[in-house]
Amino acid sequence: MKLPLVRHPKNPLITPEDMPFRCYTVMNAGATMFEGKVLLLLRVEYCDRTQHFHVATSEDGINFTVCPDEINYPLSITEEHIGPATRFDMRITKVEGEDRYIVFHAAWMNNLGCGIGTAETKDFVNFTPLGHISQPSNRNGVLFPEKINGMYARLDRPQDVDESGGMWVSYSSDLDFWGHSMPILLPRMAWYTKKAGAGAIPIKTPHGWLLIYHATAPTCSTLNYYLGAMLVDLNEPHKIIAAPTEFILAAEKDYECVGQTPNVVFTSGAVEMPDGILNVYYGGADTRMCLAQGTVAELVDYCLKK
Ligand code: M1P
Repeated sequence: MKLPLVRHPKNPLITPEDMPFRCYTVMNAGATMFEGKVLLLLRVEYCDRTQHFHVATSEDGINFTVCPDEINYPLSITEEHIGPATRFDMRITKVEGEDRYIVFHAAWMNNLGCGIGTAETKDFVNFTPLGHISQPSNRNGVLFPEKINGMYARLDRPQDVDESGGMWVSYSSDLDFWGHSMPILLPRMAWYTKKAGAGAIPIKTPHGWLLIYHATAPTCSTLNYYLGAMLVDLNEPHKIIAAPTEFILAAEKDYECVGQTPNVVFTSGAVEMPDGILNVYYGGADTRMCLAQGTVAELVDYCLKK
């Protein structure tokens, strides 16, 4: 059976050398359609190893122009209390019926650990913090693109002290207070022995929500990251409809195996293009941005048949 994701021949799409300023890495971008273009919210590590977010836009989803100015995202109430968090791995959701974009991101709070921060924006220049929506330890927060049973719904990964953990679904009426949390009970697989976290924004299909997620397993030398796909129930997304036990992408190419963190493929966003191609953007080895392509129909088919 043909694999449902194919690497783009132009990979890696954006490298540190392609950036309009000197930087160390560019990776794990959130992705969405904005004003008719693909917009990436790039996680950029400067050469002092601080994390920043820069917007990149593209007509064709392949050739990007990077904004040299970073986004304006003031401190949240939590950060005013504890000091600036290290923010990383933005996921961008346009909630149906709303004119704003919501971003979720990991927020590393020094010795307190990692939580999830959130903000809203309408222009991807100015971001308004909505506060921290989780205590440590949590990350890989992803907001569903429409309410489920009248409530906002999110995926996240509460984690243990050794950073293991899996995906949970929680609900909120106001994006602030969250509850009714339920885990997605993925089976342990050879490529998911430590942690599994949501990646791209869930895609609604007639067969359920299509999730593209990452999972990890240690080898003798590194913790390897893989991408997987699954379908979960439209009304009760903690219920799995189909979860293939094979990964859909593993680190194989030099640009995925060599870099700041070897053997990592990590997605934070996918965009369905006008011609029906699904562009799955992912970080390679925590160093550069890459692209794999498929279609929603092929991914759904793959989930149902595997
Ligand atoms: O280094 C690999 C990845 O490690 C973390 O992943 P997770 O959120 O699953 O723990 C993140 O720091 C991620 O950015 C990074 O790519």
